Amino acid sequence: MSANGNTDTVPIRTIPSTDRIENLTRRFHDEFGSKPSFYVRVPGRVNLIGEHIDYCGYPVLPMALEQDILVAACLTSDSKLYLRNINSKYNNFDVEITKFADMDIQPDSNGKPFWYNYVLCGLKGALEYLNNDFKNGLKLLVDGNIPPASGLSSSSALVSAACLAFLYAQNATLNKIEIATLCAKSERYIGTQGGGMDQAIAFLAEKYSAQYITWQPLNATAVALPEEASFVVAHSLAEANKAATNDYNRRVIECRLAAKVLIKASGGLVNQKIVTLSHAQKILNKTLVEMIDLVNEYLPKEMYTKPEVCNKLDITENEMDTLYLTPNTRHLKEFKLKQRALHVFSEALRVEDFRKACTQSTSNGSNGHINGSNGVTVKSDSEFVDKILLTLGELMSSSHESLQTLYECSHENLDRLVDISKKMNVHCRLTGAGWGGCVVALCPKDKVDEYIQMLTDEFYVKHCEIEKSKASVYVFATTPNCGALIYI
Ligand code: ADP
Ligand code: NG1
Repeated sequence: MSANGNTDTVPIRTIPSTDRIENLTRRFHDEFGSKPSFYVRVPGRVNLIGEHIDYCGYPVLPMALEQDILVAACLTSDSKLYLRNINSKYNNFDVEITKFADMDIQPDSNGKPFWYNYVLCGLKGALEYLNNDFKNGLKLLVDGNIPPASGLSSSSALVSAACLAFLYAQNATLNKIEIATLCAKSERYIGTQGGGMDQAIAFLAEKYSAQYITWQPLNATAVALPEEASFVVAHSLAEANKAATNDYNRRVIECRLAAKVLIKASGGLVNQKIVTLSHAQKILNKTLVEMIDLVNEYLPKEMYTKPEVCNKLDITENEMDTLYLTPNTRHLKEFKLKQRALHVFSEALRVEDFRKACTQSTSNGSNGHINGSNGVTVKSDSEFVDKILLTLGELMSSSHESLQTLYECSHENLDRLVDISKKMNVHCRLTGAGWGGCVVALCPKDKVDEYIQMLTDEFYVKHCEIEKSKASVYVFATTPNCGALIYI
């Protein structure tokens, strides 16, 4: 076992005897005529704070959910993938594995990925790792209960589960950091330039604590959350498939361009083609607050045209196309550099403040319950706790405001959930990429039932006209769960 477990391999456990596993096993047998030989389980996640900054190189603070992608698997003697899904809306898919190893993974004619493309991403990454040297094909039956396209990382859980299942089937043993890194790279075959947070927490999560995730090198450190805080996830009922639009990549590109402009305007030197905003901060040797000042000084305009950006970087439009833009952002003519950079630097500051407040809450000695680094939450005196919860809540509210106004990735339903929550003084923010999906709210534990009831009445019943009895699917309290597992 390594010091913090990050360089251990994915744990292998005995198959739990749950109704879900029983049902999956039965369905697998009905489908393939044999029993699965192993299962993999990869959780979804909720990001508490640090949104749209992983791909800029800044730390984030997610925790794993109970909801997961569970896959039953069995080796085959041929070299094919046989893919099935418990949910009949996801169609069957069979393919000769060697066929797609060197091919691009293509979406449908509207640019939306097929569900199985995420599985192919995971396999493609695994094949690259194995240098295409594999012995067995695979039968897979997928059972997922993470709300899809909702910012809770269903896609990464699916990519990661496929990659893990295939590698395990070929006897490859990667440690958690290695496989998280491989899965982050694999998911980019879907077309989005993700930062790696989802795959990192999928493998590095621990029960009872959130994780402070840092990059280059990838690392996760447990963060104990105040015992009196409960985190509630509420779905906005708007779905947003990130790979089907260029909203996500556009933001990634704008951040990379802003980083280059800031370095160049400040007289810094950089050789790499792609630099992140955190690279820029390091190169310029500034604090986050000083970086915010630099943005206001060197990127004062609300919008920059493509020729203006090229001029600032001293490159041609052709060079910009090939060096910086992705296939789905190449046609863009205008970029918002100031707003995106201001969000990133201020969000990075909020992550540090959030972590600090969590650490204070769990090391408060006022009534003697001290926390070590083992992620166990502790009790502390009520006035102090209220203060910490308020600090955390206000950071979450500022994060939402920044995502709404500077990053422009909210949705009217998300904003409505945030506003309704204010009626009970509950702070919340959109979580995940946004444009739909979920909010995460910080609610004092003793108010959770009342809060969920209030959201049910005010949002799901009154605004969305959903039957009261059905609303519980969309809003739930959650605690930190463990990362990926293999069951044999
Ligand atoms: P998220 O924020 O949940 O990661 P994405 O837009 O990145 O959302 O990906 C959602 C897509 O992942 C879905 O449209 C679907 O193609 C795929 N997906 C998610 N869950 C499942 C599942 N249980 N079975 C099959 N495909 C799934
Ligand atoms: P979701 O919302 O789960 O697709 C995406 C990215 C993350 C991160 C967040 C925003 C992928 C696979 N995931 O998450 O890396 O950038 O948005 O913080 O691209």
